Amino acid sequence: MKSQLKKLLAPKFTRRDFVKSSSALGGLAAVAGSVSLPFKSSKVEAATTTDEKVVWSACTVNCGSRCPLRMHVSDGEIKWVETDNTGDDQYGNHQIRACLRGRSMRRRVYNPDRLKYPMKRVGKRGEGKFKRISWDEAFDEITNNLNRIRKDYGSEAVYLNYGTGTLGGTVTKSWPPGATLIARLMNLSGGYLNHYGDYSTAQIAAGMPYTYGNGANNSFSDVENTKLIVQFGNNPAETRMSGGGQIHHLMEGKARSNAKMIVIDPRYTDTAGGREDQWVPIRPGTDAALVAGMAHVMISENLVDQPFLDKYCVGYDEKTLPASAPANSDYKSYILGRGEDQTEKSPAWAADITGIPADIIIKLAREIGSTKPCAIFQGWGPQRHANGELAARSIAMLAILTGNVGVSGGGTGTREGNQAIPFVRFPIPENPVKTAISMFLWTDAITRATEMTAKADGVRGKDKLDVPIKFIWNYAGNCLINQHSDINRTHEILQDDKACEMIVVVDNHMTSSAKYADIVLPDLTTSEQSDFCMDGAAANMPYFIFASQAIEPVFEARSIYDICTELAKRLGIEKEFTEGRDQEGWLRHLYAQTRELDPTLPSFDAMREQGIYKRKAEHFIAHEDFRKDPENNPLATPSGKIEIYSERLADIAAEWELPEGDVIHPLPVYASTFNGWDDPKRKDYPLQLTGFHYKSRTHSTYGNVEQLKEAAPQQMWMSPMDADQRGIKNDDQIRIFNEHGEIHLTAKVTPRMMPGVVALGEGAWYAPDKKGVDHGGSINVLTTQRPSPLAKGNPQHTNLVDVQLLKKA
Ligand SMILES: Nc1nc2c(c(=O)[nH]1)N[C@H]1C(S)=C(S)[C@@H](COP(=O)(O)OP(=O)(O)OC[C@H]3O[C@@H](n4cnc5c(=O)[nH]c(N)nc54)[C@H](O)[C@@H]3O)O[C@H]1N2
Ligand SMILES: Nc1nc2c(c(=O)[nH]1)N[C@H]1C(S)=C(S)[C@@H](COP(=O)(O)OP(=O)(O)OC[C@H]3O[C@@H](n4cnc5c(=O)[nH]c(N)nc54)[C@H](O)[C@@H]3O)O[C@H]1N2
Ligand code: SF4
Ligand SMILES: [Mo]
Repeated sequence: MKSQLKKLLAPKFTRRDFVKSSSALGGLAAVAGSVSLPFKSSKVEAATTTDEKVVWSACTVNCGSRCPLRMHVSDGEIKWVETDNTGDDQYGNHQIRACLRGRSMRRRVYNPDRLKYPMKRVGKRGEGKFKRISWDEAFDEITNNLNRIRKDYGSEAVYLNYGTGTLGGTVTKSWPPGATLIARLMNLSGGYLNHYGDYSTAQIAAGMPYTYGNGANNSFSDVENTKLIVQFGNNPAETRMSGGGQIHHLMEGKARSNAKMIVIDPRYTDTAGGREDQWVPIRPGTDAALVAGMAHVMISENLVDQPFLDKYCVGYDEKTLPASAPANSDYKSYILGRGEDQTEKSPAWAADITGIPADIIIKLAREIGSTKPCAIFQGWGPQRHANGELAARSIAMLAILTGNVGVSGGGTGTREGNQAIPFVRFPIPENPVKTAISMFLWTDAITRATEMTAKADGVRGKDKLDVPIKFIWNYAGNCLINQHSDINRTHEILQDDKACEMIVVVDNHMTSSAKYADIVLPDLTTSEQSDFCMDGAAANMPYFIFASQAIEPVFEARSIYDICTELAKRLGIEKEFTEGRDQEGWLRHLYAQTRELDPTLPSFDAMREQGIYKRKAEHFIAHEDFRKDPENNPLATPSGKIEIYSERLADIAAEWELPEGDVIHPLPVYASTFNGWDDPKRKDYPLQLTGFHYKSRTHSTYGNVEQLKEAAPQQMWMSPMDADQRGIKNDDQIRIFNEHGEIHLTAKVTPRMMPGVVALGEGAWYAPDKKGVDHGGSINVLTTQRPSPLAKGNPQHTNLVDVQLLKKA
């Protein structure tokens, strides 16, 4: 068995091949231009033992899971990769098995794209022309520019860009930026411009606190107590894939309750994949209308939980409407057409907007309204839209109207809950700079910073920004280009090196973002260092991993701890930064503190030996205390109750300056948006394009592993109806385009896609030709930098495009 497995996973190419493919000017050598590269790391060559050892490591990328990897190392090289072998197949004692991405880790470690030396840009930003420099030169260059920029503009001109490439680490943790070693370094030496929000959850995270005080929901494991599961735009089969991931808990829970599952998504997802009882395709950006249509049925047919609404909620009807609210501004009046817009939100009204037939809306409403308990979940697909704050709050309304909040088998209608073992993280001193922008508006903070205000652009901590971003740290992120919206606009902005003057990228690979760096620093992968890894989305079996160093650093790569220590020396804060510890010293220190919190945890050395520590937990029931005793356990909203009508949002709506068409509303209403299904632009761009997170990659990470690209190719999903209209067949070459840019790719023609909507997995590597046409299928060539109204977040699933046939397959 073992030898068979070994054969299956055995490397298809040896290190020699890797060396050969690099020297054939693949990967880095091609972009490195003028550098001549010796291809072997002397350190790796020096390690020549023939005995195989097995080392616990981990996959720490941002896929929402986190997996242990067991590296089989001989001759100083990872030869094959295995995963968790602790526990068994029994649910609750199960193995945290890695997905194919993690199992291909050695193809990422030994990838021809691997950054080998510090480099300095010699061409224009984005051209990928660099020259090799020494580490000392790199450190001096960075420190001199940082000091100069801070002197000229202040620390507010220094920005830490979003990056989640290694958010699962402790020393290596890349997200949130404010919890990284770079933040520690910057805060000890003057600070930096903060950001709030994230590309994952901007709109839901901004919206839900107004309703519930936070975004909590029951854990997936608790679906073992439900009768009906409703998933809005939630696809854990791709987005929480591992054996420890949420999909496992969902499936095991569902098997125990035998509950029916309804999937509401414009795509027939892998989570549906034969396990669903009903797929309801919906037009992107219209969930709020579907909910309003269902609410109409529930109210008309007495399916709402009136005692729950009276006791626990504010603003369902006039009885609980706050005194400050105008007459008829309650939710019931909105639904029945007695509110401001005088429009009844009938199933027929909702059908027009959502593309879901009215009779299906009625049946759904009756089923959800009469099956108790009912577990309603939303992924982050519905909220990554121009009206995403309203969509997220609306979906939660279904759980509220039906009184499912705070009970086992029910839930709040937000994303499924996670549980974790408390762990002490790296201490980050306070940032002396208090100003913050939305993480999505960093490009604006380069081009029009001093025009950006609190009321128009969501600047926090100050009424307006005083200085533009002049220095960017980009650690373990590809959001400089690939993952940020409107790549062509970003390219234009970054081209001007008088605007943002200095960009430092710390990564493993020559990504599209790295090509825009002034200085690129080669970081170690998880395999080349030791770290504690955690924060995987676990339901009732939280865990953490001790990843040990499996191999020596390749080429000249250095750890982020080492990099920051060297910079700290030059900034005169080495002692403050290191506190006299090295990386191992910090791991021991943080773990000792963690064990003070919980003395039952294994010792440091035992953890190193055993690799993974798992714990059994109860199902998590969100707001259970509040449900039992709302007086003594109020929610974190101003009223302590569920705020269907939010006075705070009413104030914001009155005060903020919003562009034409943007809606912030005290109620969770439906609002049509820019680039939506009813935007007049649809004349030119008739198809709605939505994104999704794809099993082939974790965003862009693993996107350069050939085997994964073959297993799950990057194609644009399109319904047979839309394809027929354009003479497109499966695998034909197509062009996808709008006012932002153009992609050439092949089509996947499939009934799994709703007509009128096309979809592209996000994260494919941007590969522009000389005319700027992308041949990689990177969706951000087609997305906009216009933010959503409340969160000022990324509406990256709200797009309009057209598609044409280019070439038959
Ligand atoms: N259109 C569209 N765009 C999107 C999304 C979408 O749905 N649609 N999703 C958004 C979301 S939710 C997110 S979270 C962001 C994610 O955006 P990013 O956080 O930029 O995620 P990745 O593309 O995975 O980039 C991670 C980077 O970290 C690097 N990396 C991996 N491991 C290491 C390491 O050990 N050390 C270092 N130094 N680097 C490492 C990888 O090489 C890669 O360049 O994308 C957002 N962009
Ligand atoms: N394999 C893999 N796993 C990942 C990631 C990855 O890149 N690859 N990324 C990780 C990260 S950082 C994040 S933030 C999460 C992302 O997790 P999510 O944001 O939940 O994932 P998405 O695929 O963007 O969206 C989920 C589903 O919503 C659907 N959808 C889009 N628009 C709408 C809409 O308007 N209404 C409805 N009802 N459905 C809609 C999409 O078709 C998709 O199937 O995934 C994590 N897991
Ligand atoms: S990508 Fe996610 S699911 Fe796959 S191995 Fe890595 S952590 Fe696990
Ligand atoms: Mo994300």
